[in-house]
Amino acid sequence: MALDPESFDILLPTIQRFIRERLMPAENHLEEFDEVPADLIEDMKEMGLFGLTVPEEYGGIGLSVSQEVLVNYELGRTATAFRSVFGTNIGIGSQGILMDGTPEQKAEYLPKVASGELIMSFALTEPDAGTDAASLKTRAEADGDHYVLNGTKRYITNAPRAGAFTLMARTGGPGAGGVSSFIVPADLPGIKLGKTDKKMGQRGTKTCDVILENVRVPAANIIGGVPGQGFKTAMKVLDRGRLNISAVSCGMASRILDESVRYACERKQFGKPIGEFQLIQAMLADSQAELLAAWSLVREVAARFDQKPAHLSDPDVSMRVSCAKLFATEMLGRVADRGVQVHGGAGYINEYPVERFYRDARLLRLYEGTTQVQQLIIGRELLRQAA
Ligand code: COS
Repeated sequence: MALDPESFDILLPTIQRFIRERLMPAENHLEEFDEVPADLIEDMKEMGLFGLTVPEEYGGIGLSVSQEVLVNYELGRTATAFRSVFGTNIGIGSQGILMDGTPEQKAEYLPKVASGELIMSFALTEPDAGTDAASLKTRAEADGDHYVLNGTKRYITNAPRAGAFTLMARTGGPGAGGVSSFIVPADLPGIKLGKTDKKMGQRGTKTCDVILENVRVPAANIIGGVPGQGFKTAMKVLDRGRLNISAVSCGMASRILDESVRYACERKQFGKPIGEFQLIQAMLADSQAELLAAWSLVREVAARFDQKPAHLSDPDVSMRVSCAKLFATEMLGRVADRGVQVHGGAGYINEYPVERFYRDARLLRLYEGTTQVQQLIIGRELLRQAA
């Protein structure tokens, strides 16, 4: 699946222009009011951003992973909250249906996801199951042709906006094999949302608890129709998501670097622009080299991702995705830190974009699998291949 190159060559500059002319000027609004302006959300719907990765047959644009990372690089250059509005729709919220859903589930949900009519959100994490996702406790008890769900999901991105959740719950015994993925409409009786989390950064993104009390979900809403496959669906979805986080990291690093170079040209000390001092140049140079290395890695892994069937996983590709997530997000952390350093005291002041990006960047090493989870996946796969 891919958008034809001619159409993509029109789409990408259109998105770049939208980011430059509409989103970047709204960054201060986002920071001050903690919300994405409604008119921008309407523009995003009109541009088709909610359906970027949904196949054309379901009303989307149908980007390949190689194309998607290019778009996410651009989106990384502005505040992450903008991407977050539709990011769960094209990413972890809907990909489970796309990869493993039945034809009926795809036909029912994907067109609404692509148009932005339905916001989907991904609900895996729980109070006691973060990194150890396979230990999740939310129960789904069979009751006729329904399941009854009880449990709490935590830090669920876009939950306050969601019309439905891709939600992992335990239908069977302990461990990964007892987990199923459900499509859970957000308006079912028994679903409550916790208060919106107050986060370190990424203002304008909305996360909260999703509490389920005796929520009756039709058995037909199990993704793929077969219980016990939900953990694998979640991991496949996260593989693609992690690669996109890597692309966002590169985009964000490039913005921080641009801001730092501009500041280094403008700010004068000892009678000349600070950019003329080699110690400043060294910081900029390290950031540029690391950014290019990360971006090359992301694009190379994306090309491999596109070579395998979309609904199947390949442990070697998953391992490479984890390399990209580990390297790109850690790179971003270093670039953000140097960006603040180049700005000196000004870098600690909220008026400068680097202060905001420094806080926003911190989450990328945590969500969709911490750096340590990526290390674990890489280490395990190397040993498996050796055996
Ligand atoms: N694609 C498809 N299947 C996968 C997979 C992948 N990428 N990764 C694992 N699986 C399968 C395994 O093959 C295994 O199947 P079998 O039982 O048939 O052999 C099953 O899933 C269980 O895998 P594993 O034994 O590796 O599970 P673990 O409990 O050891 O968990 C980690 C592995 C820690 C890597 C996993 O729980 C994880 O990624 N945790 C982080 C979760 C996360 O990213 N949370 C963020 C929430 S979303 S913001």
